[in-house]
Amino acid sequence: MKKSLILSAAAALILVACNGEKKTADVALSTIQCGMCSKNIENALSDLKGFVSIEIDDEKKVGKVVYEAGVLDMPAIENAIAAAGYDANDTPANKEAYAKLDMCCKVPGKE
Ligand SMILES: [Cu+2]
Repeated sequence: MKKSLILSAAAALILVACNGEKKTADVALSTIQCGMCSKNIENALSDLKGFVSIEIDDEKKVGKVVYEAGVLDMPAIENAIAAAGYDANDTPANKEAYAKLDMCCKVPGKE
């Protein structure tokens, strides 16, 4: 139930590119703090097959991710970001990864 809600929300945000293969979606990154967080997330995603690019707005705490549909999907993207220690949409950050982040990358008041 929860998963299908997330999927439909992601589907609503997707803008189909010219050839229909690449998709763009917004991903809420509510716990990012600084430019290093953006770098960490970029690094985590760059390992994924089908990942094209991500443009992260530190202030709005949102990322615009471009990926190859059919190779990669939003749940996999969210999981990779969560594994790096950051919340991604409704997917919570992996606690161990979060604990290893530098102080500047932690949410103030949240250990
Ligand atoms: Cu940071």
